[in-house]
Amino acid sequence: MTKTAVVSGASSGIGAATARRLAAEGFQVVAGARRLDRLEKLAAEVPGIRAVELDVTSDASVAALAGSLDRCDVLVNNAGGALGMETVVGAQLDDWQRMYDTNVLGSLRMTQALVPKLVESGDGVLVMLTSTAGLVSYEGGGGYCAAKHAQTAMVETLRLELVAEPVRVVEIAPGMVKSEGFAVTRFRGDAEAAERVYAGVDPLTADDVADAIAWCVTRPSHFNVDRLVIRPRAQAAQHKVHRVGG
Ligand code: 8X3
Repeated sequence: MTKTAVVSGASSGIGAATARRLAAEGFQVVAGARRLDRLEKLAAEVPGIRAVELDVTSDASVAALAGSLDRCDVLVNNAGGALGMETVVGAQLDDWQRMYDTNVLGSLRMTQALVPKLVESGDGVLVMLTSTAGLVSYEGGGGYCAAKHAQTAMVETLRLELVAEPVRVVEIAPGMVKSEGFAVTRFRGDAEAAERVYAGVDPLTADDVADAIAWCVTRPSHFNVDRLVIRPRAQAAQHKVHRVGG
């Protein structure tokens, strides 16, 4: 019996790397994202990946994905991201709204739609991609930190509420990851500003995070990883980053 894994935000970065890695682990992977053209390339390249257009901010889109599944053994709530580096006082309400809609309500929609199938599988795993920004706050990160803290609260609550069900609830909280698009989106397309985030650091990669996810979801059924915090060696804490030559 082939197990099915659903990955949101799978058209690039951590989502795409996770889709590839779970396919290599033998899962039938349903890769969802808004950018279907990119997903179709991924699916054409990697056997075991099915591309599905998915907008986690749309009830209809999430329902269509859920309705297309025979089963779901693993759900990776990865879709989301950061917008802007303004202070709380200087922030745009619209950015906060979009970050909450994608990271928090998007994960909520996917969770509500797919937990019944995770339960039915008899050994389901729900993975929530949070961030170290879900554990500590930092200047310029108010809206993103607020959204990630909300996801952390959601995943902690879910683990309590699902304790009697055959579903593991795992949180992956990465620190500095250099992944396609994340910092560029945050800096509104300013590639130089995005590059400065990683200056003099050997950051984690999307593949590193996919490796952590694959490890968590392939543990035996009784083994739950509550929260895995992963950072590059050079990032001892959110503000403590050792930059070579910096
Ligand atoms: C991304 C990590 O440090 O930019 O989730 O908040 S950080």
